[in-house]
Amino acid sequence: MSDTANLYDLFSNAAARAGDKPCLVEGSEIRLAYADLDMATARRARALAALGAKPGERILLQVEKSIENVLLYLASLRAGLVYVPLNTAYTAAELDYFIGDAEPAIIVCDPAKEAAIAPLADDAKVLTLDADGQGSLAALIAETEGEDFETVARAPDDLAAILYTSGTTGVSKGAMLSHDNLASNALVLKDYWRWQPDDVLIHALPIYHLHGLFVALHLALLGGSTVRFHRSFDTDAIIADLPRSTVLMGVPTFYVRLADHPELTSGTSANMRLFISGSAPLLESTFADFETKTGHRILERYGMTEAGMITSNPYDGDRVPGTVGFPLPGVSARVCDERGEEVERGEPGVLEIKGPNLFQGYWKKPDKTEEEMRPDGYFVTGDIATMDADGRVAIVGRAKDLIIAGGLNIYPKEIELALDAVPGVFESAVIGVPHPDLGEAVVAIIVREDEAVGESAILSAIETQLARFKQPRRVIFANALPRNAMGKVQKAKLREDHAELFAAQ
Ligand code: MCA
Ligand code: AMP
Repeated sequence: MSDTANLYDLFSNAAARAGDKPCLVEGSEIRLAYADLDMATARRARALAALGAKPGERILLQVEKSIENVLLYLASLRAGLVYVPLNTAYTAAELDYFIGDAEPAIIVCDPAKEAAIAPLADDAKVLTLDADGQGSLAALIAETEGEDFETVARAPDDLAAILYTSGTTGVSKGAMLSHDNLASNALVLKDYWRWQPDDVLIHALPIYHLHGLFVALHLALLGGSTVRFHRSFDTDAIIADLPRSTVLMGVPTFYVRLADHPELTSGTSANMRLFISGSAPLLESTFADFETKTGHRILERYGMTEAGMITSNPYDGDRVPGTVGFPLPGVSARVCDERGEEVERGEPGVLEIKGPNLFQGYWKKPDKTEEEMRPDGYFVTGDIATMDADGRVAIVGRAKDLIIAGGLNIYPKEIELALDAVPGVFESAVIGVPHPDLGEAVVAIIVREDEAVGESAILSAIETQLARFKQPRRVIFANALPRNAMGKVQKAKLREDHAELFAAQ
């Protein structure tokens, strides 16, 4: 059914053009050819429909990255379900919130987590899928008869996915993304980054966040390109793939680690057309180091879960380090003061944006959506930016209290709430401190009311509540937190005081 707005139809059309070309390749094994994409996703969509899940209902997943996981995502689109992927690092306590909020009809988890998740599932059906694509869901698919499926018709604004993003208040919000949000962004990027019919993409990002799931996967599928599928980021494995690939998308940590590898040279990267970085600021030193070693100028772009890709350095024009380029075609961007008045070009202010990529709001939180929208439909990103006379944007800071470590967003408030609840802790302030590998690392400054409570007791108290990547890498005890005249903790001062904490690593 090609006259609806179901995003899957774009991929199906591209697959028809790609024919026998490999779609998903793992190591030396072709795991799926484009010619088999429709059949493979149809079988899985039939299985999901047979479970009784209806279009518009949510399918929530916390599974390891696998080919089966990719197929399940595509099958969910075909079945008209709303796909809700979750970071595999989330604890049962965190999952409890997401399940309660998303109210899924189907939950898919690793078999090892089934016992912990089943009691949280309410009315949802719980199925399992492991890293090798085995589990009760795989068994169900194997039993499902028939190899065709009529892709469910979707209107442009119908939801394709809900992606959770934490908030400054410590409560996660589900960003509702429609079929048209995702399709329009992918189509624009395909042109902007000059996607080529013979491109081969190295895919080493997780597929529970927008970068790996949408930006990377959608572009490859839309282009009928071969995906060299990596279950995790391993520097040696990426270097080995460079000579048979053309595009890599990664977070800055990928490029820091690659640039440190002795085999990253202009020779090993000669077949590569494009290195793209995003999700966190790429240091100018990493950009320069990478260019010296490979001759490639990394293309940095900027985006958000709520809006997909927003700005990008140009493909042909100058890729300027320290900037994120220009608003993508169709995206309007302006830099404003706190009242929403545009500031002079070149002056810093909060970046506000509008376009077909902008989400449908936060799931079940219309008040939160309203808080971040201007009356004329612009979304307040919370990023501090400058825009020069030509429209080139640089992200120069954050108005929101956010840490980005290894491309993963961490909201200090959530960690502070957990720390403050630990017996013996009086109060805490969580900050991001420059880290050579992760960009920023989480550090907690803690004021105790009971000095007998040490670092390990505090960290083990929050272990089961917060995903590992959110847990502080260092704890520093203080007698008091620095505050301004209004009583607000001076995080900028704390960040300055501890800026060198990881410098020697
Ligand atoms: C792993 N650990 C981390 C992180 N990743 N700690 C802080 N920040 C992280 N990002 C911890 C683990 O819990 C573990 O702790 C230790 O570090 C080593 O774990 P390991 O799995 O070996 O780490 P890794 O494989 O080396 O992973 C680092 C990574 C990975 C490759 C940078 O985190 C990654 O793939 N990040 C990409 C995230 C991403 O997709 N972001 C895009 C979001 P311990 O040893 O103590 O147990 S989408 C987005 O931001 C927007 C929309 C956009 O613009 O794209
Ligand atoms: P997320 O919450 O995962 O959607 O992450 C979105 C945030 O990541 C943005 O609001 C920015 O703060 C940050 N971000 C993404 N790309 C870049 C970039 N190229 N430079 C600086 N910050 C970025």
